[in-house]
Amino acid sequence: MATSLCIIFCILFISSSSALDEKNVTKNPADELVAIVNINRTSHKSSSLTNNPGLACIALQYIKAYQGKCDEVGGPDAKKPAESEFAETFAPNCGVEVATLAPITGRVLGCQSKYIKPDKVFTQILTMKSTSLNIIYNTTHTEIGAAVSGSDGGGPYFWCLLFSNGKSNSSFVLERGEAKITRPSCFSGANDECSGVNGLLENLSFLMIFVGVFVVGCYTILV
Ligand SMILES: *[C@@H]1O[C@H](CO)[C@@H](O)[C@H](O)[C@H]1NC(C)=O
Ligand SMILES: *[C@@H]1O[C@H](CO)[C@@H](O)[C@H](O)[C@H]1NC(C)=O
Ligand SMILES: *[C@@H]1O[C@H](CO)[C@@H](O)[C@H](O)[C@H]1NC(C)=O
Ligand SMILES: CC(=O)N[C@H]1CO[C@H](CO)[C@@H](O)[C@@H]1O
Repeated sequence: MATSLCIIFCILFISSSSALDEKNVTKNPADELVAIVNINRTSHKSSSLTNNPGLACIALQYIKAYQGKCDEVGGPDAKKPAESEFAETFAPNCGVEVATLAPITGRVLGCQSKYIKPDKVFTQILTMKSTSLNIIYNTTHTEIGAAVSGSDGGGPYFWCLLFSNGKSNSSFVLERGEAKITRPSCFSGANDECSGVNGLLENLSFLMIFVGVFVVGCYTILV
C-alpha cells in the first residue's frame, strides 16, 4: 500500500515537473495553477486548455469586484459580480476588446487567509467541493485564465479560475496585444514573472502562524 502510494506520487511528481518545463512556465503562481489544472484535466480525458491572458486578467478583475470577505466565500453572504460588469468594467480595465468577449463556461473562486502554493490551492481549496471538479473537468471549455490576488499587505489570498469556450486567438483579445499588469496580484498567460505574492508570503507566513488565522473557503458557481 505504502509502496504503491509512493509510486503514484513519484509518477505525479515527475509528470507534473516535466509538464511545467514543457510549457515554459514563468515564475508565476497563476501559470503554475493553469499547468496543474491541465495535468489534472488530461488525466481525466479532458482536453488541455489554452492559457488566455485576457481571460486571466478578467479573472483578477472578478476577484476585485467580488469584494467579499474570505470567510464569506461560498456562504450565504457571498456576493457575486453582476454579469454586466464583464463588458462594462472588467474588459476595459484589462484592455480586452469588448467585442471579443466569449461566454464564461465555468468559474471557481477560492480564498484562504494564508498563502499556500498552487498545488495545495488546487487540492485543498479549489477542489474542496465535488461540484468544482465537475466545472474543472467540463469538456465544454477551450480556454482558461487564472489569477491570484492578495489584499494590500498580505492575505487573504483569493484564487480564481475562469473558463471559456471561446476560440483561443479571437476571444478576450488584448488591445495592442499587451496585458495590463498590476502588482502584487498575478494572472496567467501573459508570460509575466510574478513573485509579488510570494514575496508577501515570505514576510507574512510566520506571522500568520502566530496569529493563528486560518480561514478556508471555497465558492463555486456553475454557469
Ligand atoms: C521560455 O521563456 C523565456 C523567457 O520568457 C524565453 O526567453 C524563451 O525563449 C522561452 N523558451 C521557449 C522554448 O519558449
Ligand atoms: C459544462 O458546462 C456547460 C456550460 O457551462 C454546461 O451547460 C454543461 O451542463 C456542463 N456539463 C457538465 C457535464 O457539467
Ligand atoms: C492562432 O494562433 C496560432 C499561434 O499563434 C497561429 O499559428 C494561428 O494561425 C492562429 N489562428 C488564427 C485563426 O488566427
Ligand atoms: C491526476 C490527478 O492529479 N488527479 C487529481 C485531480 O484533482 C483531484 C482533486 O484534487 C484529485 O482527487 C485527483 O487525484
